[in-house]
Amino acid sequence: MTNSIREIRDADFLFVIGSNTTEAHPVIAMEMKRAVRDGATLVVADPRRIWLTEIAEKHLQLNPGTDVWLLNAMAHVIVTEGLVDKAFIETHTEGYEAVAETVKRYSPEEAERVTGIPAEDIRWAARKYATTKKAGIYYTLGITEHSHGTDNVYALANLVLMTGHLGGESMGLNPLRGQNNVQGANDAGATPIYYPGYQRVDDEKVRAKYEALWGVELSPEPGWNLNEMMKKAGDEIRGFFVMGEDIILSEPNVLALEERMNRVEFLVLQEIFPNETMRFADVVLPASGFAEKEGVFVNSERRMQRVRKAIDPPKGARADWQILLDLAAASGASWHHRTPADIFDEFAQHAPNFAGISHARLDAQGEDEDGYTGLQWPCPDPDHPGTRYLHEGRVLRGKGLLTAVEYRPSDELPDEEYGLLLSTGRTLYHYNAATQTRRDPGLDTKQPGAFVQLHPRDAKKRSIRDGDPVTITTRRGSIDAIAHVSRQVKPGCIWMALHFAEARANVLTNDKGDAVTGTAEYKVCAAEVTKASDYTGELHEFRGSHYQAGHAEDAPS
Ligand SMILES: Nc1nc2c(c(=O)[nH]1)N[C@H]1C(S)=C(S)[C@@H](COP(=O)(O)OP(=O)(O)OC[C@H]3O[C@@H](n4cnc5c(=O)[nH]c(N)nc54)[C@H](O)[C@@H]3O)O[C@H]1N2
Ligand SMILES: Nc1nc2c(c(=O)[nH]1)N[C@H]1C(S)=C(S)[C@@H](COP(=O)(O)OP(=O)(O)OC[C@H]3O[C@@H](n4cnc5c(=O)[nH]c(N)nc54)[C@H](O)[C@@H]3O)O[C@H]1N2
Ligand SMILES: [Mo]
Repeated sequence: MTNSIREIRDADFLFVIGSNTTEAHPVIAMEMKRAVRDGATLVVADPRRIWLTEIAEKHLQLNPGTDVWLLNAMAHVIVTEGLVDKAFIETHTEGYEAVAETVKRYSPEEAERVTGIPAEDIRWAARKYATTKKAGIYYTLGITEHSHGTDNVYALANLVLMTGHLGGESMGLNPLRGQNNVQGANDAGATPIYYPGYQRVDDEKVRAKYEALWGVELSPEPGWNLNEMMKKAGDEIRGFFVMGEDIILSEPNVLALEERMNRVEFLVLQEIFPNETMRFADVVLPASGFAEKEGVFVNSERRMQRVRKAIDPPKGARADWQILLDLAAASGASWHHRTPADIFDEFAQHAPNFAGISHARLDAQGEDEDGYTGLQWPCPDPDHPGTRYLHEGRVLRGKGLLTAVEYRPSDELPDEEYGLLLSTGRTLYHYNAATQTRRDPGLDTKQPGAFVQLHPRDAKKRSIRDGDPVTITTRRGSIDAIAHVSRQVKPGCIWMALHFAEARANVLTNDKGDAVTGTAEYKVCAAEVTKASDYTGELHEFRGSHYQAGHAEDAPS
């Protein structure tokens, strides 16, 4: 996030695109609701009706995968109506001319044809965004989980840069992070292209620094991303160390992946619960959960926070870092670290953006005036107070780069054989692989099993009624679930949650990845639904467990 969570309440315009914030980020959604209550304008761009669309001024209900059309058309309006911030463009950006030229071809009328959003609504949203100073954009997987996810993000950045909505409170571009400490994992260099603190692996000076520090030779080549790794499993990759990930549930086109995993020679799983991936494991190392260990987590707003052990782990389970240190020792390395503080301080000290943050400083850090603890990076030296929002006075890159993007359709769209568009995601009641949430009876009552949402019109055509067991099929496989006939989805679209091991949505999904990041196209593929002939699963009902469009009382307060 370029901004902080506490700045959301003071925004005057919120553009939420591809984020089901109420279910996936309830705390952030509270701040959005607070802003709306205080008069802010909320615009939601999402193919589905979600809780936030109930309080939005406008719901731009676009066809899945058509965001580039919507965003380029908004840019078209901003450019042609002279609503750009000329001074900001001049001083702080590069690449504007090419974008202005490209978006000329993206008229709101043509955009209406592709996205399904009325041209006047696109105009209205563009004008309102451009002319409101405190305007923030919030996005998540509806933007990124596409074969053209990077294009979507560029198109959003173009809007921000051409209007100069950056470098101030409540204005900026805010991707909301997913898992606990996924920001911290990235910050720490758990990516194929960076050492800690976003120092590139192909930067000669950086590599020399870490070679000296760690006493080993390091490769100058970036590594493989997750999508590439999954495709190389069983061939170029013969062994896996899987730590805190249920790849056999959460990776796309998972039946094909299972075949490749059968050829993997050795798989270690470091886990807190049994999961699907355990079926392929040769060794399981029992780890402890978040409340059972000391350390630092980093949240979505770049805030590093001390986390203190609250309870003991079960017998035999140990903190992830302890297991890793023991493995290093058993492999003949002599790492000097003895505590989480040793590890954190090495990580922070050698990364310029974190160098002012030490474990001891975080330990001593009391609450600030709003009750927050911890420090937000960049924080380059020990006297630096941390950074609430990025790009103040100067864009961090030097010049903010606008990038012209053209619309590219999703990899697989509905056709004669597979007449529906399947999208997948998450719900309030379960958490990703659901190893943690499905063992809680309350959550299980709320949402006991797999379901597929389909529009009444599509259900009728197929003689499917609410509650019927159905089979969902794509080119990659099929699974059974309970039909949930709902106007939450558009006609022609169906939607499933990824959470259920007995009906894995990822048997169905397409593993085509984004060209830059490798992120898979979880949000769009072609599918068909039929009545299940021999359903063996449980017949469960929706006990008010899911949002029904028009029933705002279902919404969590
Ligand atoms: N309760 C709960 N909370 C979670 C999680 C969980 O499993 N359960 N998981 C966490 C993780 S790891 C993550 S990454 C986040 C994800 O958080 P989100 O990204 O908010 O979650 P999703 O349900 O994947 O989908 C986001 C929204 O994108 C919309 N969408 C789908 N296709 C498109 C499209 O083409 N364009 C646009 N504009 N929108 C589209 C969907 O309708 C949905 O409303 O949530 C985190 N929080
Ligand atoms: N169809 C579809 N698939 C998707 C997505 C989608 O939108 N649609 N979203 C994708 C996204 S954004 C994400 S992030 C992934 C998430 O997918 P995963 O990362 O596979 O799922 P999680 O449930 O977040 O966690 C994985 C494992 O971590 C374990 N774990 C929890 N805490 C700890 C710990 O402290 N230490 C250790 N060692 N293990 C721990 C849990 O028991 C669980 O087995 O799914 C992706 N897959
Ligand atoms: Mo995620």
